[in-house]
Amino acid sequence: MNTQYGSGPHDGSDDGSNTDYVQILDAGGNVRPGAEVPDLGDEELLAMYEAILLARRFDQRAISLQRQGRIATYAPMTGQEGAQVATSYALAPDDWLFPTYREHAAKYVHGMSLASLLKPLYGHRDGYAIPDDVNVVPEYIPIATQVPQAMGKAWGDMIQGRTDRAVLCHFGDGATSEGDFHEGLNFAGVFDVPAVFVCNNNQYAISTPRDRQTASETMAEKANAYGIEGVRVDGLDPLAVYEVTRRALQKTKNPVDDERRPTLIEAVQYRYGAHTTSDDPSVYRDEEEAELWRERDPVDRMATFLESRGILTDERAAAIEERVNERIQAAIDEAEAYETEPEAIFEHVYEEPSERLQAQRDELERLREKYGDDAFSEVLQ
Ligand SMILES: Cc1ncc(C[n+]2csc(CCOP(=O)(O)OP(=O)(O)O)c2C)c(N)n1
Repeated sequence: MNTQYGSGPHDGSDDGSNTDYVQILDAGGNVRPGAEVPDLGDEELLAMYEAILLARRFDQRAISLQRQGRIATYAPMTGQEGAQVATSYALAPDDWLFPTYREHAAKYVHGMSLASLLKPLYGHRDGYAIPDDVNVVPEYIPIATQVPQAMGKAWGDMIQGRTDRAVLCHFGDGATSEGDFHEGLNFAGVFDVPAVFVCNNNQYAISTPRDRQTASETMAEKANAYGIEGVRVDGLDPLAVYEVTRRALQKTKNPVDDERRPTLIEAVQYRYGAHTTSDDPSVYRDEEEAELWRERDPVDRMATFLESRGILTDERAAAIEERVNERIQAAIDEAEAYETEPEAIFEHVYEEPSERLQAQRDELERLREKYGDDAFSEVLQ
């Protein structure tokens, strides 16, 4: 396992797994002795912090919107924002991102607007389409299906000579038990496709804990079976995640000795909250466990690191907080003001509607003629 750039103890965790992983900031946000801080300017580091804080505030607002019945089921990312932001920070604009339903911040940092993240949650199909100018595919809900598809995208690019860009594919610890995970990584290793696979090991697949997911000591060591490098990183340390991802991407695009190779990254982290807003974690885990992980919080660690370098001052922190909240509010306003015609639900599935679909569409038209904009509430009664 590659831990050469500052490995640290897996302190505070009780998941019983291997304790070696890459860490640059210790739990308190101090640079570990001997560890090298990534080559990022002050403004870039501040921007990274702002994106992590924005992710945290976005999560809080989204949960509250769901509780008010304004948006649909939401998958929170608190505790995982550092890894999401840092992996996307390492991407070049041309690289492709394959996210799950939880990677809101990863999508945002790679170029999607906050409003477009919210629109599907408000029931609009916009936001599920691939944007014209942002290389993010729609989020995957069937677990691990994105792994072979991301591999295929990278392989296709390679065949077409697009060796200047890579694919980064996210998935959770639960996804590693799916056949798709094995097929995708096996193929990636054999054909050396330009892809980086990021396992966001947040310790749970809904209620299934990590130690019931696999008998392997780590997720990273699964890479050995596919003949690729596996790197285990502290997923609550944004600097370490950034550096590990940057190196893995470099290995796909500008390989040393022309040896292009995929990588499996295991970002060890914790889902502080519920699996989704439909889940209640108190029935399957102890709140004390979460407290241990919160001591290594990515927002606090980045703040301490930036403060110690004089980059983050009280004034700047207050301005960032204000800006973040304004941007989230503007995105909510935009998503709430957005209107779609009900007929849109029949579009974009088939080129020609099936008989049954056409009959349903005709029925909607009839109801719309009769009841106007109240057609849906009439149907639901
Ligand atoms: C193929 C498939 N099986 C089952 C489910 C139901 N399901 C939704 S989320 C989830 C847990 C996934 O856990 P993990 O991969 O660790 O990701 P996390 O949600 O923790 O980010 C399951 C089993 C699904 N969406 N797809």
